Amino acid sequence: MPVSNDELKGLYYYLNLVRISDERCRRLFKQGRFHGTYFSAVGQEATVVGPCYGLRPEDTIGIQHREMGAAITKGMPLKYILAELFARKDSPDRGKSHPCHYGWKPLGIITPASTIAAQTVIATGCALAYKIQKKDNVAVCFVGEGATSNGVWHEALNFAGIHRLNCVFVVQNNLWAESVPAALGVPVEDVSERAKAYGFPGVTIDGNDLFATYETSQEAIRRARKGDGPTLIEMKTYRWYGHSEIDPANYRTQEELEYWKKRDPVPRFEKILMERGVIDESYKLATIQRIERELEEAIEFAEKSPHPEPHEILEDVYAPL
Ligand SMILES: Cc1ncc(C[n+]2csc(CCOP(=O)(O)OP(=O)(O)O)c2C)c(N)n1
Repeated sequence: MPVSNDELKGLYYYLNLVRISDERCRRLFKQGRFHGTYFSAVGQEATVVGPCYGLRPEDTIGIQHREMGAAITKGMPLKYILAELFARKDSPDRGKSHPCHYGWKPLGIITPASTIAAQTVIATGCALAYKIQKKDNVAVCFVGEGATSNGVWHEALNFAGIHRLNCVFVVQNNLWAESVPAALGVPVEDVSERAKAYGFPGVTIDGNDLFATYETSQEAIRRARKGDGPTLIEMKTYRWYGHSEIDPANYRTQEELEYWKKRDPVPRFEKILMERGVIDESYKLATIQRIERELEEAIEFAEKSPHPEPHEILEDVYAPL
């Protein structure tokens, strides 16, 4: 299905929103404005914007520590994302969890489970609920290639394959799981090969090409909504910075980093939109100014939000009977 100019502009906005927010959050952490650490996904933006753009509010996403951009593109208000990072009272978790556990119930954004891959099981359970309720909502699950060596990831895909659930499994293969290279975590060249074992299609695509990530995801989402079962999409990509902001990433070479920086998904998409006349320089400027404004408001909201009181630590931990 051809992508309309309005869709391209929407994708362009989110691609930039995710990039600019991510770089800003790195700076905020380095300035000591929030604590813990921060997991940047700069370089990987197209792997989340493509699958999440245009999802319905009632669809589910299951994300890991690095998928702030998925929550943003699904529509989670920036102010709540910042309040979560700052661990403040106005965060959806009321300031309880370590940074990077973005979750928001109204839009079906499952809070990352901390144990990597575990959110895949939860999202697959949501897809089972959709099937029982005869709904055509989808569950889109994100992991890195490292998480695909975790047992629960396989159990979820196996279960989704057997019951032909409305799932899209996205693997962001960024070549590294902390300091472990993909070759020491995954014994196949393409993680998408693993789909064969579970009886549904698997594809490998360029994760830095937003056209590819969007169109492939749209096709998989359509398939899932029709009841034709899951798809596994492996997106080859790269994270520019360390595993988190406290990791200098000394285990990789400068050449490798330079290779991937030349394949930056943001200018690559922008160049095509400019060439096609979908956007121009003044549109670009207005988009960036809008994003900067939105970010400032969100940061102000988070910084003005109070810290939780010590006694609140035991609230919302157990569901009332
Ligand atoms: C079950 C489990 N094992 C180990 C960890 C520690 N850990 C956190 S993130 C991470 C690497 C995950 O790599 P990958 O899934 O490729 O995602 P990426 O960080 O590259 O985005 C590890 C080992 C964890 N959180 N949970």
